[in-house]
Amino acid sequence: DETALQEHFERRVAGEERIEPRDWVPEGYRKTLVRQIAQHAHSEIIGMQPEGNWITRAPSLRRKAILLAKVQDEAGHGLYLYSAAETLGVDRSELTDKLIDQRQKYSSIFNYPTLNFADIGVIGWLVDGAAICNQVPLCRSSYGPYARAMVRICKEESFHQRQGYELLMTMMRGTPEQREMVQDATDRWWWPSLMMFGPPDGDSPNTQQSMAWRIKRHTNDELRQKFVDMTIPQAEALGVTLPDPDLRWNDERGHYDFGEPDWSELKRVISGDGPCNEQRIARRREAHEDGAWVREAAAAHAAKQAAREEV
Ligand code: FAQ
Repeated sequence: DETALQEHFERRVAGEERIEPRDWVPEGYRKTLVRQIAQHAHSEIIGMQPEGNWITRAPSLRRKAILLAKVQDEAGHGLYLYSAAETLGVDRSELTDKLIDQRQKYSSIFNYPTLNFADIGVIGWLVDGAAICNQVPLCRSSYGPYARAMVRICKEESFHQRQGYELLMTMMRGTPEQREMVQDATDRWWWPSLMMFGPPDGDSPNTQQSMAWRIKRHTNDELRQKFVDMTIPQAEALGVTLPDPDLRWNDERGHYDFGEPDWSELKRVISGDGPCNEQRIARRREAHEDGAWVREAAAAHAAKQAAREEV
């Protein structure tokens, strides 16, 4: 019966066993995973837009080839994650509809504009850096298909992070104007990157249960602190400052202290009122509608194949 199934499930999770698609799971576990994986997949797909904005304006063939490959990787991550979500009994088209109707979220970070090419470097450095920090522990998530997807995604994200940092290093060796561009982009992306980790723990309704189910392995604040600690030496090596007067090493804690992000800004951006929310969703809707004929043709082709095989 239900109680026995529930106990069996909880014992397996506590024993660090992987949960697989055919296993019995509580409805809450399924729902939480669909929510998180869908939000993650949507983020990868919407995340193609701010960077895609610069493909035609990359400063050299080399930078264009790198950026094109990176944006294609994000598309791959999105499809991979939609497939992981489908193992939980939802349909990719249903998830896409929910994104377009704004019934499901995507990461706040992709609602900020990319104003110049230094932003491409800073997205690699800070946004992919934060993504890795958040996603490496998810390789140990209790749900098998999600955890396995994370392994490959993290490898590609590490490469993305390095290309961003290398781009910024190159600009920092350039003209004073180029160094200023890097500093300006860093100033604009720093706080939004910290917000990627979600609301503070006291204000995070899902963390406790997700940790108990071992979907998440660390709290939002733990990961945010880890990101700050690993990023400060990178900023020093690069020669930029971070826009936070409260940043300083705390010997007692063994961590950097840092200022409080503007949580009202995160709330605003999550609820649809960020600088680019409307544009991002409108563009996604348009691309989806423009692609309708491809989906129809693929479905017609599959039906024909199936009919042929029956004969
Ligand atoms: N933006 O209770 P919590 C990438 C929502 S990286 C928007 O703390 P949870 C790579 C949250 O969903 C970005 N919404 O929630 C890339 C919840 O909503 P609901 C994607 C946010 O789930 C790089 C509510 O607030 N990465 O794409 C945000 O326990 C470069 C309450 O929050 C992932 O998705 C936010 N920042 O913790 C691509 C990683 N924060 O539905 C292109 C996987 C929170 O209850 C270019 N996800 N919310 O109303 C996670 O680790 C978790 O879901 C968190 C949130 C940590 C994001």
